[in-house]
Amino acid sequence: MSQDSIRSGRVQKAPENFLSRTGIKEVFAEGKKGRRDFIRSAFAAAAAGVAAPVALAQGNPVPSEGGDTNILNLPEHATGLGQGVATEGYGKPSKFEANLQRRQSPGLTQTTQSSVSFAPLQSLFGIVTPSGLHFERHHQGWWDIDPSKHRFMVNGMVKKNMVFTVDEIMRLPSVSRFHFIECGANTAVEWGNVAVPTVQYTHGMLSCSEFTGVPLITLLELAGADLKNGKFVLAEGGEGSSMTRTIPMSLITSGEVIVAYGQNGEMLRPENGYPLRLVVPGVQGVSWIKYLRRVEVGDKPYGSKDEAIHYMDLQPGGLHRQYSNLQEVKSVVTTPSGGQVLLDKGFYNITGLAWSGKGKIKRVDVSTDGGRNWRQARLETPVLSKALSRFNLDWVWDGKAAILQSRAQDETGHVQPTYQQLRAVRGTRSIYHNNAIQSWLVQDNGEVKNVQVS
Ligand SMILES: Nc1nc2c(c(=O)[nH]1)N[C@H]1C(S)=C(S)[C@@H](COP(=O)(O)O)O[C@H]1N2
Ligand SMILES: [Mo]
Repeated sequence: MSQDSIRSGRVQKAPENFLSRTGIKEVFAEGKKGRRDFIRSAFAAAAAGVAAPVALAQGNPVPSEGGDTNILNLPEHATGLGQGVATEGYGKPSKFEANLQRRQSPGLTQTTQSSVSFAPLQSLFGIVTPSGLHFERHHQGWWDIDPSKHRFMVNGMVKKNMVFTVDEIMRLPSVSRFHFIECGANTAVEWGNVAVPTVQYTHGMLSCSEFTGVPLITLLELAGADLKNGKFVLAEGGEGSSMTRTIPMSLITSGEVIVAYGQNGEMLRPENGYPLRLVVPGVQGVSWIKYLRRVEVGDKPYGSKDEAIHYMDLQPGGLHRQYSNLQEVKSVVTTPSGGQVLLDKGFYNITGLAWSGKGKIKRVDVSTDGGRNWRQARLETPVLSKALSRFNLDWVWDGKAAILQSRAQDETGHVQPTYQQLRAVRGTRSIYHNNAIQSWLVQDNGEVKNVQVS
């Protein structure tokens, strides 16, 4: 792995990749009291049960002899006048973050309208996906729909068909909730074998946002829906894909399903269904209908094209399992992960994401030796139901090959399976709903690779 490929951004940013490998060497050469030695000796001290080194404990800002003199330089920003208030247009990330973007997978045909872009999970923190990095899955391209012209209809087993404007929906009592959305085809290529290099491509059809909107049940009640005999609704998208999905009424009467207009504090992004989308917590992404234009109340599943051909699971015996709605418990280490490079041995925070369509994450265990030994990871708060949860684990890399894995358990007691366990039940020819434990091989040169261990 050359420095050029790191700089050109073909390698995914790892914890220490702001400095190049040469940069690291320079910092080392600056002397024993360099920044990185603080990290190393602090951990060694903690492991030995003694107090942290004096310099660290006192937060000593003065570099000792031979230390990092960069702190003494006065760069332009310390002496000049900064830029004016950023009132021009929509705020943008730092230009140094230009490599942070959604990407198409090298493992899939590159298409435009009927396509998918993956979220860069390796570079995200916490549990919220910035809206401009939310993964996209379009069956026939996206649209920027004029909200003043958009209409939403409730029909079927209702007293009165009702048509709402977006304004009318926004006048109704609203809720805001954090939920993950995962495409049922996330991690699909891994069914076959190791195919793609980074976590962006293995797990990036996954995002988590705070969604704001009106519970669908409110709109059904306004239309006088027959909630006794109406056991299902059909939700229909407004663009050319005519995406339609059956949603069980039980999810709606619980108040969980939302007709959302908000995402992370602002209106939905066009790519994600502006101005209205269905939020179906815990359920695979395909049911989260974008550009939502209609729900029809009915008494049986509709068996639409999007549920009779796609998004079902081919079982070992040759039968298909339809309506595998809930996304089962799953997790993945996002750093260190495939395509990243650890530039030196020493302390690392292993971090990742865990989620379950059945509720909250209860615990996550992490292995650094391919699943022989496990340590319980720290879950960051808040741990929310049907949302992403962030986990962390302290790790000192000894510079030898290591296999990193995470294994999540949800509050219903379900535990994420190994590939062996998953394939024993589901066979090898499936496409959707792969929630197996992911492995990353850290090689002794620091390069991290996607591997499968059984
Ligand atoms: N109208 C419409 N809704 C849709 C789709 C679509 O193509 N059109 N794709 C579905 C699929 S398969 C997924 S995984 C999610 C993706 O949502 P996102 O693009 O906001 O990530 O939207 C779902 N809703
Ligand atoms: Mo999807």
